[in-house]
Amino acid sequence: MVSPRQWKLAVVLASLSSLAHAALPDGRFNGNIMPHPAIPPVEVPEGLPVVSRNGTQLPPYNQTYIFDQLIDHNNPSLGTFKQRFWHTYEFYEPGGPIILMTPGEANAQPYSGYLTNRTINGLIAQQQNGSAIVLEHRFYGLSNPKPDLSAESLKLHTIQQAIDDLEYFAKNVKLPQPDGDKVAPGQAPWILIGGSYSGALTSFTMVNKPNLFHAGYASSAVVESILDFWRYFEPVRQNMPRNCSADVQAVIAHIDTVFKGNNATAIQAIKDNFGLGIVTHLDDVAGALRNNLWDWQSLQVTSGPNTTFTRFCDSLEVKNGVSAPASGWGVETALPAWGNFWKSGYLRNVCGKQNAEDCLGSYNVTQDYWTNTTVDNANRSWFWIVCNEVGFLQEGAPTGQPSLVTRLVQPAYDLRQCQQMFPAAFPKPPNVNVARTNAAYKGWNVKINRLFFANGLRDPWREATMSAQSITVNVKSTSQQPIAMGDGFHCTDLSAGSAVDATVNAVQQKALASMKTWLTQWKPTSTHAGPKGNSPQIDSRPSFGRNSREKPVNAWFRPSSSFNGA
Ligand SMILES: *[C@@H]1O[C@H](CO)[C@@H](O)[C@H](O)[C@H]1NC(C)=O
Ligand SMILES: *[C@@H]1O[C@H](CO)[C@@H](O)[C@H](O)[C@H]1NC(C)=O
Ligand SMILES: *[C@@H]1O[C@H](CO)[C@@H](O)[C@H](O)[C@H]1NC(C)=O
Ligand SMILES: *[C@@H]1O[C@H](CO)[C@@H](O)[C@H](O)[C@H]1NC(C)=O
Ligand SMILES: *[C@@H]1O[C@H](CO)[C@@H](O)[C@H](O)[C@H]1NC(C)=O
Ligand SMILES: *[C@@H]1O[C@H](CO)[C@@H](O)[C@H](O)[C@H]1NC(C)=O
Ligand SMILES: *[C@@H]1O[C@H](CO)[C@@H](O)[C@H](O)[C@H]1NC(C)=O
Ligand SMILES: *[C@@H]1O[C@H](CO)[C@@H](O)[C@H](O)[C@H]1NC(C)=O
Ligand SMILES: *[C@@H]1O[C@H](CO)[C@@H](O)[C@H](O)[C@H]1NC(C)=O
Ligand SMILES: CC(=O)N[C@H]1CO[C@H](CO)[C@@H](O)[C@@H]1O
Repeated sequence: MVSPRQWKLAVVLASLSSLAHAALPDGRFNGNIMPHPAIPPVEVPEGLPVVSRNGTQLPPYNQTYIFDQLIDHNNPSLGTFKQRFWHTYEFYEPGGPIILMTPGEANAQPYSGYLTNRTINGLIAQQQNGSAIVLEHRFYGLSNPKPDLSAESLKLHTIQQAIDDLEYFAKNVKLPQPDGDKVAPGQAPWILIGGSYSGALTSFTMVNKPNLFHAGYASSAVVESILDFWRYFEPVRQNMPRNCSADVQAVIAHIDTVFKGNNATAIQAIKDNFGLGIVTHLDDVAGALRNNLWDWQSLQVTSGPNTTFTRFCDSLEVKNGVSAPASGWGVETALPAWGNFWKSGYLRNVCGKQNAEDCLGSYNVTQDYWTNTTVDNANRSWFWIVCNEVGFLQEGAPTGQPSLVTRLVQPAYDLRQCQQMFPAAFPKPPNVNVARTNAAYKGWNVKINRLFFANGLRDPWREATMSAQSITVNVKSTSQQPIAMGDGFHCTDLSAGSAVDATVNAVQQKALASMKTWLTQWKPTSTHAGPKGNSPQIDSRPSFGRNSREKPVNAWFRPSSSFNGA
């Protein structure tokens, strides 16, 4: 037996060792790659064993199970691969729902906290006598249909295959609980939960597989795929301190003007200002400044006053104890202040021991970052979905719109990186078919019964959700498809601890009430005979942590924050 204290220590050591091997301290390969929008992990409670309602001791939350999933739903004869999942029935009573979540684009091992009542998943399980499952998404962590992440293997990495996985899992898994072979959809109500990309996947799955899941909960769900997603920075601009926003805009406009001109001395002076003198490409230099804005994505209602983002704005706006007015100090003060912030620690935080060109330069195609196809590389797997199906490129705003971000960075900048990462698939920069994705899974036009959308006003992904202010279709919140928005950030409502914010608490209470109503409406259909396959297997493979070949470029690949324990 390992004590919970040792368990926690092991988790901490594992994450430290994965950091130690990371190319960059935050886990990215390159500092000019945007952080992917993964949901925040939740820590598992320390100390007590997991017990069922009648006092029986259950396996720990981190017990890893494996399921034989089809490699290719279009060709079942190719056989199966091992898909990992985590499960508990601590709150389960016969008749209760089965609550399924995939955390989406990440190794799922740090997400077993989503089995507990520290999350909305567990709160629903506790209220409804349900059991809870966390399922690793194909091509992440150790759930790989193919031995590598080459473009050839990734042909099986599509949104549709992921949806088909959820269906095949629900219909065929024998859950490790007493009546685990009698709770398939039709025999028990299933609820699908997701956040961010997996929130969108929740909506997509309910569109694509009607009546499979009785109800859904989609947090910060990026339902509408958008190629040039410059509006990622709009909630940041709207909610950050006004003076800081004014100065960031002014400095960026100035840098763009100098970088588009031909005064080599002035150009070099700006690079040196940020400690980026050796970085060759000007779009990499100006694009790297997005890092300060990407830091917004790790904010939560529980973050407290001393965050990287607030320290950034303070360093720009507070001079000798005095705060700038709403209009900011202007370029003369803000440019050197921003530079000092980078040179006095921020650059080192982003790049670690790498030199600035290796870390922030995005043009060297021989770097391991572009070429390494070893599995358990969430950044590479997610970039495949970005380049093929969803876009969400985080660029400068169009002319005429205020921009916190350089206009030197346009879709071509990221599409070139798609080509560099997957040259075999993209001899030319790809034409990301977001229109096809939106047509297939309905995007903002989704209309599904018993699907709850939860969003955050300050979420940088807000403009791709059902609560987008720039939404181009008529979306209404209804009792069958509620759209609830609190004052939270990205996926804030998934954490029970976020209820300290009254607006987030209201969203969660509304969701719990909806689930209660919807579950009373469920009736068994018994159209399904129940799973035929083997009983669940315990995964005894060595569990290695996430590998660390990322290059922390501008934003997809920054680590998400994790929620504080409840
Ligand atoms: C769960 O955590 C304990 C304590 O750290 C550890 O000993 C055990 O190997 C873990 N189990 C699995 C399946 O990862
Ligand atoms: C208690 O719960 C466990 C697991 O749900 C079950 O196997 C067992 O039969 C239950 N015992 C009683 C007395 O209800
Ligand atoms: C959450 O679940 C634990 C058991 O895992 C229980 O001890 C605790 O009381 C629950 N918390 C609430 C607020 O119900
Ligand atoms: C949950 O189980 C308890 C104990 O069996 C029961 O009293 C309660 O009504 C159940 N709740 C729901 C929502 O089914
Ligand atoms: C080029 O920029 C430098 C530094 O900002 C400035 O001193 C110089 O006058 C500029 N040269 C021209 C030709 O504008
Ligand atoms: C804020 O956080 C930074 C970095 O963790 C730390 O160095 C600093 O002391 C903190 N400041 C305050 C006032 O707590
Ligand atoms: C100016 O910036 C400081 C530091 O970020 C902030 O505390 C203050 O509220 C801002 N004031 C205005 C008027 O924007
Ligand atoms: C490109 O990357 C490779 C591998 O990291 C390195 O050896 C080479 O020096 C780099 N080339 C340039 C021009 O930076
Ligand atoms: C690819 O990355 C893995 C994991 O970090 C590493 O073990 C392996 O050596 C790398 N492969 C090459 C060819 O560099
Ligand atoms: C290999 C891998 O998954 N690396 C990183 C990808 O990005 C996330 C954050 O977005 C990091 O936490 C991972 O370590």
